[in-house]
Amino acid sequence: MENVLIIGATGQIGSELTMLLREHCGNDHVVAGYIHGAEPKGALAESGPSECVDITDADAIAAAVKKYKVDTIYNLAALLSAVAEARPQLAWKIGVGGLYNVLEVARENGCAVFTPSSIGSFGPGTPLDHTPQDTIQRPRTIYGVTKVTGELLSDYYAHRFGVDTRSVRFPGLISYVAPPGGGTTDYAVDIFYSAVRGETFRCPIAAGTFMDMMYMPDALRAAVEIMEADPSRLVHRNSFNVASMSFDPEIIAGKIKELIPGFTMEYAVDPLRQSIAESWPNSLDDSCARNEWDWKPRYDLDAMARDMIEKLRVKIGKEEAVNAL
Ligand code: AKB
Repeated sequence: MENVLIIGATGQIGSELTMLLREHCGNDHVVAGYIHGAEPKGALAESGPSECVDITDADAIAAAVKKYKVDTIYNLAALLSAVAEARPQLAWKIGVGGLYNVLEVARENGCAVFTPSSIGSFGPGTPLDHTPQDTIQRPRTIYGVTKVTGELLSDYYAHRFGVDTRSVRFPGLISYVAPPGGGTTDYAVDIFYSAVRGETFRCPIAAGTFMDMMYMPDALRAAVEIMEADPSRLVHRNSFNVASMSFDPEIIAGKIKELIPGFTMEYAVDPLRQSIAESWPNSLDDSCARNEWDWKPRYDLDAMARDMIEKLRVKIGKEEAVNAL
């Protein structure tokens, strides 16, 4: 990985992955690709090159790849699950049409490609507990349909054209840096903001609904490690189950109460998000990732919650100080 283009660099994963890869590969070697209206700001804008690269525009992707001699593309453009249900045509255009553009540019220019899949690629019929790497994937959400299609298309380009495509199925991602937007697992981020602000959290997911979650530093490491893995050990490519923790709202609320004793939560279940959550696994079996490229998470629920609260206290404290001026 020498010169990297990140498409969707100002989103939840992209804004952190861009900074991590700039440390890893050198600032000038990582291009932040953004769309109009979501320009990079602050350190993301100042620390390295950026280009307007709309994933629906194959020429723009090809131009950026040629200009920066890109050898690896991180394709992070997507609508998350709940918002995709409101705009299914756009979700397909970005998730599948956009991926096709990326893969064609990669085929023509010899680039490797990472396109995250998700726990959303599973659905009714999938075993819910310790979901195997290779199993039934019949999602009923457009998000899930685009993710399964993306896995298959990426594998097709690897086998048919030799494009080095690799990826992971991300669980719900928890971070204090950039907020997620329109996902089913977002409650596991929002709950921390409410807790640190001293507000009662209104939980859109019902008690007893388990989903896999992961702290962002582990997710970013997975995205880098899979692209640097020894290809001769990879039996799978698109996409590896990765896991670190699984909980329901009661368990995460209990953990937060341990750390912020006054924290309170009530339920205001959102029927759309709840039905999506119920169709997703409770916990994934990530043994293939562990065996084929030595994947190992570093954060469990306790370590993640402690770090989130510490970092959010600093972040929210700074925002409040600025607002008070
Ligand atoms: C979502 O909830 O849509 C995402 C995901 C699990 O892919 N966070």
